Amino acid sequence: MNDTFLKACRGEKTDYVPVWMMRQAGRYLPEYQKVRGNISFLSLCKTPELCVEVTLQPVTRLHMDAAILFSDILIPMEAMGAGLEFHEGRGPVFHDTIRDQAGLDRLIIPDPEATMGFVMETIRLLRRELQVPLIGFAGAPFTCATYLIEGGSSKTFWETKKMMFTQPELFHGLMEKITACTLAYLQAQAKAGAQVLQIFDSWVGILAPCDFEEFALPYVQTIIGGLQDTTLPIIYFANNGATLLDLSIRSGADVLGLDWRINIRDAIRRVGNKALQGNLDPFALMLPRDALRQRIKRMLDAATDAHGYIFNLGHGIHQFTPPDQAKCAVDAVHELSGR
Ligand code: 1CP
Repeated sequence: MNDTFLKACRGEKTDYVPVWMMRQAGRYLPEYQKVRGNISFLSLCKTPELCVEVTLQPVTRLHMDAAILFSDILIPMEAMGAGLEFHEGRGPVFHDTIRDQAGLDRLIIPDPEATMGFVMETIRLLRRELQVPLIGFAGAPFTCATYLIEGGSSKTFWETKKMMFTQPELFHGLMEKITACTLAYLQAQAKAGAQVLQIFDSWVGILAPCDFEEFALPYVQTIIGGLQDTTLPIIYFANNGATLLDLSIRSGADVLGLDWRINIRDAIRRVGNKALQGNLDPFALMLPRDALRQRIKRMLDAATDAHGYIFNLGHGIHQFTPPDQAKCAVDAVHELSGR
């Protein structure tokens, strides 16, 4: 068992810098496309044998130091009773948006094993196969709430902020319900065998620091606090969160994820004894190979003072990235950091 990634999460010394890539299983891999050719995305998420197969694909092809469970952050929102569909090219759609008390009352706090047993089954199957640690995950309450309120992806987040500012009690009520669901869901993943848990806060970067502190951070703290007895390392990734980094320290996470909009040296200075994960611009994978290696070398040099460092992209890998470019980056991290 290769435990380099686990050690880095705990801030322990490692022989080399471990690497994985957010959204590493997905459409940029032809072997993923092949599996997806015959089945809808939601059906794929609910078929453990296929989830195992696509989880393993990037680990095998690219030699990643960690695997991430194949699922989606919106699966537990569906289990709460919000009807979810994925439309090709348009992404997720919730038909019944949550914008009033009646909508909120209709949401349930589901039993994770009873409603999302396929996720826990995927975890149990993966643990038999994997030689690297398995990351379980969930969306952070704020990011999940945006999908329920907007009815899908959004550019302006008008409805979300409108609810926050004009119906704060309703907004907090929704956040409380999502938090209870997410905590139980992550506890179930831990029980099934997940070895690290990552919380994805993809859209929280739209908030002013004061609103992050009031409307989003307390719920992340509740989840991480509630996971303490699992003793698993927790990663909190606030996308577009450079301006929220000082507050994110208070999340209680062991590892903070960084996007690419911050210099990693600045981040190290600011976070003290937390481990860091990131922060290559996903589009930098398109650099010519020599330039890509040079950029990775600079990042590794800058990160030597971190209290634990995991190489990753600053956000998910883009669907048109050539897999060979991703492989070149993984190999460079391993070679240049002394593996
Ligand atoms: O067409 C397809 O095959 C579906 C594409 C796809 C995939 C591969 C979606 C739809 N989700 C996923 C898997 C997924 N999603 C993983 C599995 C692990 C992996 O790929 O390695 C993970 C961790 C996620 C997490 C996720 N889903 C996030 C958080 C991370 C991030 O990228 O910010 C978010 C925001 C989603 C929502 C989502 N899922 C899928 C789409 C198209 C979207 C919408 C994104 C948006 O609103 O712009």
